[in-house]
Amino acid sequence: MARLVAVTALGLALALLGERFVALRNRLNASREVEAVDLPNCHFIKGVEAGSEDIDILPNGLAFLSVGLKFPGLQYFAPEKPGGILMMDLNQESSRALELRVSRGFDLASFNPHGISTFIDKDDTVYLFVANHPEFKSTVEIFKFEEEENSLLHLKTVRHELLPSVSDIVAVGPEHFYATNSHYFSDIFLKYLEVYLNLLWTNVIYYSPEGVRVVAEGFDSANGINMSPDEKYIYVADSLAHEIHVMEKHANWSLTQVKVLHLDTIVDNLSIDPSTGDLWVGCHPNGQKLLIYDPGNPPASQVLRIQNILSETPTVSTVYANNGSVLQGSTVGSVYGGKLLIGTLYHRALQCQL
Ligand SMILES: [Ca+2]
Ligand SMILES: [Ca+2]
Repeated sequence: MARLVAVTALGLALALLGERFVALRNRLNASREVEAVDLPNCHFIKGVEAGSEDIDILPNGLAFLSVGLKFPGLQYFAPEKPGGILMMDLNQESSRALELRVSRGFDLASFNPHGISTFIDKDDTVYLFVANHPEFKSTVEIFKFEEEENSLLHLKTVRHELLPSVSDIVAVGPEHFYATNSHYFSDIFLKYLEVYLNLLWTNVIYYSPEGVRVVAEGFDSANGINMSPDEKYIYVADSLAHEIHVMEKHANWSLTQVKVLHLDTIVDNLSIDPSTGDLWVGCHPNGQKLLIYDPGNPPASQVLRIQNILSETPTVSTVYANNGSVLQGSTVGSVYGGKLLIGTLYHRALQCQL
C-alpha cells in the first residue's frame, strides 16, 4: 500500500513537472519566428556594446541608458566591466552615449543597473532611480542628476524585504516609487524553480520612506512598469504571461486593475510618449533563444507601439522587428522628437529615425 502511494505520488509529481515544462515552453514563446519590420534610418549607438536594458528620456531630450546588466545564466559580452549609466543628448546629431560620473563613495565596481526611472521635482531637481543588483542582490539607488558636471550624486540605497528582486521602477516622488519584483525569491535556485513551477508570486510594491507595501500581485513575471502622462494609470508588463496590465492609481497609492491587454510576445520594458500617451514596448518574440545564447541563432528584437490602450480596441503596431541579424534581445524602445532608441539585454543599442 505504502509503495502504491509512493509510486502514485511520484507519477503525479512527474506529470506535473512534464506539464509545467510544456507550459514553460509556451511562456517562453520558444519557436516563434519573426517577420522583419525595418526602419530605414537606424544606426548603432556608440558606447553601448554589452546591453542597455533600460532607457529613460527626460522632457528636454537627455536620455539615460542603463548598461552592462549581468544576471546568473545570462550571456555577457563584457564580463569584467561593471555596469554604468550613459547619457545621450537627442537634440544633437551625435550618436555617442557618454558615461556619467558617479559621486565618490558609491561602489561602482559592483554596479549592476537594471530598470531605471526619472523624477523631476517642483524645484526642477532631476532624480534618477536605478534598480541595482550588486553581487546579484537587489537594491534601488536614488541619484541626483547634476547636468553641468555630467554626473550623478548618490543620495540613498533602498533595501527592503519586500524588494527581493526588483526589475523596474517608476518614480513618483523624490524618494517614492512603484517597483516590480520579477521573482518572489532572492535565491537564484529558488528563482529558477518559481519560474518553472509558474507560481505567480511576483508583485508590485509601493515604496515611500513612511511605508512599504504590496499594491498588486499574482503576476507570472512582473517586469516593466510606467505611468500615464496624466498620472492616473500605472502600466505593468507581465513578461511570461505576455500581458500588459492597466492599473488605476488612487490617492493613497493603492492600485486597482482596469484591464489586461494580451500580446503574443514576451513584453519587457514600457516607455511612454509624453505627448500622445502611447506605450512603446521592448519585446522578446523568442525567449528561449534569449536564455540559451547561440551566436549562430541569436534572439530576435521587436518594438511595439500601443495607441489608445484605455479604449475598447487599442491599436498595436510593430514598429521594428529583426531576427537578431542586426539587433539581439531588445528590452526597451523609447521615443523623443521623432527618434526611437532601442536597448537590449546584453547586445548593442540602436537609434532610429521614425
Ligand atoms: Ca523603466
Ligand atoms: Ca526589464
